[in-house]
Amino acid sequence: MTTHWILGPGAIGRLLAHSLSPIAATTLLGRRALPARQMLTTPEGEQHMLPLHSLTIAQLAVSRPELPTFVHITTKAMAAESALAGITGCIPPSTPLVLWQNGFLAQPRITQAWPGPVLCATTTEGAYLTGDDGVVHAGRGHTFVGDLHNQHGALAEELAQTLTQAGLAATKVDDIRQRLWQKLAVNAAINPLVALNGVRNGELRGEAYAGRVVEVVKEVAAIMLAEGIAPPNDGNGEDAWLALVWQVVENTANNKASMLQDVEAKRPTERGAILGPLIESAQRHGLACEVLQGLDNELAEVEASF
Ligand code: KPL
Repeated sequence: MTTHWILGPGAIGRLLAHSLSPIAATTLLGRRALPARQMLTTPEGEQHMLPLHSLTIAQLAVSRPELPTFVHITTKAMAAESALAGITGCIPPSTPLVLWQNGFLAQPRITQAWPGPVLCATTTEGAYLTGDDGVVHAGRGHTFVGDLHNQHGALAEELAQTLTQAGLAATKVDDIRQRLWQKLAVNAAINPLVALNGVRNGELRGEAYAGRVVEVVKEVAAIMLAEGIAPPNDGNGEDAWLALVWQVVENTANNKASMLQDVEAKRPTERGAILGPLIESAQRHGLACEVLQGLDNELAEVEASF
């Protein structure tokens, strides 16, 4: 039986814990203690109240549970490195990590700094929390797993099989960097605009915002080209990126995007992990990024007002 520690008991962390618990020894780690019994609502609407093993970071240091086969980091992008730093004294440096963050900030930094294998996961599983003791698995998706330098294919395959067995369909891939940047491109076109304007994703299709989406995608498409990230669906540059963004807007029209949820809750957003790598790349390649920089500045002002 494999042993999984899940660092960050947000929606994806708790969904992972619920899914893995029946087939693997699983421990959910966070700063705060959680109720021992946790409710999972399935996409079909079934409710399961299950005991989940959870520990605070402070308890971990003294209780020393069995060492993990994998440590999943499921915090927000900006918190991943400090969360890892909080447990490094409790695990061997050879422990495989699995990074579930949005954007492209934590992944290259932790891959470079951590001596052991670092896998990255990108998922379209939909989940949200309903409080300290509940998570709703809102929609089934797919998870792709790989590492940035394609050095740990067998480990990625083992993890993909475990996740699939746990009911979270997953595939090992050799192009996780491409997939992370593709998701980042879509997030950059949707998240800042909806967060700054307090609207659901679908409203971006309206006259008030559609032109701004096109402006963002123009800059993003040029940056993707410079980064060697293939346009989606074997398409052509800007048009293909725009088509993907409109498709995601359509599919998630009723969603309150994660960045809007952060702004509403007065939490720091993931702008540093989504807009940050794009702006850094544009500057490195001498490309225009006034629109992206403008969005980042506006979000920084909003965050400063919290
Ligand atoms: O991933 C998303 C998010 O909310 O972060 C999008 C694609 C914008 C859907 O809401």
